[in-house]
Amino acid sequence: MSMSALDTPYPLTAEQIAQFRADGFIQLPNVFDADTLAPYDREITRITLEANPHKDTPLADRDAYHRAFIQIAQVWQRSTLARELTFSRRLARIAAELLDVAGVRLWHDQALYKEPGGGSTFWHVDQQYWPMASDRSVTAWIPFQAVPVDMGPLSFGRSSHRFDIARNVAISEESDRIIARAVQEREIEEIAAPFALGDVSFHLGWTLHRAGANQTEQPRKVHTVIYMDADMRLSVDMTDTQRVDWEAFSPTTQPGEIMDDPLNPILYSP
Ligand SMILES: O=C(O)CCC(=O)C(=O)O
Repeated sequence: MSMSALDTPYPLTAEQIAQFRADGFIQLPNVFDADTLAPYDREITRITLEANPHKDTPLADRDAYHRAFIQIAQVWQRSTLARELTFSRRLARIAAELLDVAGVRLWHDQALYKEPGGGSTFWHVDQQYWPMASDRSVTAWIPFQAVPVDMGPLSFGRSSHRFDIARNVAISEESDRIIARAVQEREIEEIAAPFALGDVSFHLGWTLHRAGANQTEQPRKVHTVIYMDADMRLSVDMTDTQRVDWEAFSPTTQPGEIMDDPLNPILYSP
């Protein structure tokens, strides 16, 4: 394990930053090498399979959301090793530079494993769930193996963060239907590319995204880290779903305050 590979800067070009700002997402090559990822793959896979609340329920007996993935949040609190990956300064600096903010805090992390035969992830937008006062949030999607197209890589609606589409529709068959139709009607381009090992994608909180089914025999093992502007304030007006995330992920922050709960450490500042 190499701490320096997790923490040294990954130089972004001006073109990559401009592309992210225009498209609302970017897939970056060679963010990590196989040796760097291996211990976190083992640890986070162990935690995810142990904590999987559906391990005794066959895929066919689950609803569509729970056929799509095993979702384990706050992995960093379960393991000091996993915490090293979530707290990677390399990732956090990329997030800050893409968001064009001085520093970033952790919102939360989560493992998202799509089992062999696991279903597709419905089209949705993330930030509807988050009680944040600005749009400066971004998710790093970090696969532990290559993700060919038939394993369900994350795909994105190009520049879709600029559209107000299904922003109050929870991830469901309904959000999938509404967004799929809007993507067609507004000629939003869906970018669905395979991931090589070491690729990491970043998408804004308001970027439309989905993932296909895992039609392979191997699990699609992915860790995600969600960052926000270090100066992010808690929303004053919240929906009921945002209230749930407030209590889970920034419980000591009051509406209107900067979110400096102990659960929201600054992961990068210059
Ligand atoms: O991994 C997936 O299938 C979905 C991931 C996702 O929606 C996200 O990380 O925002």
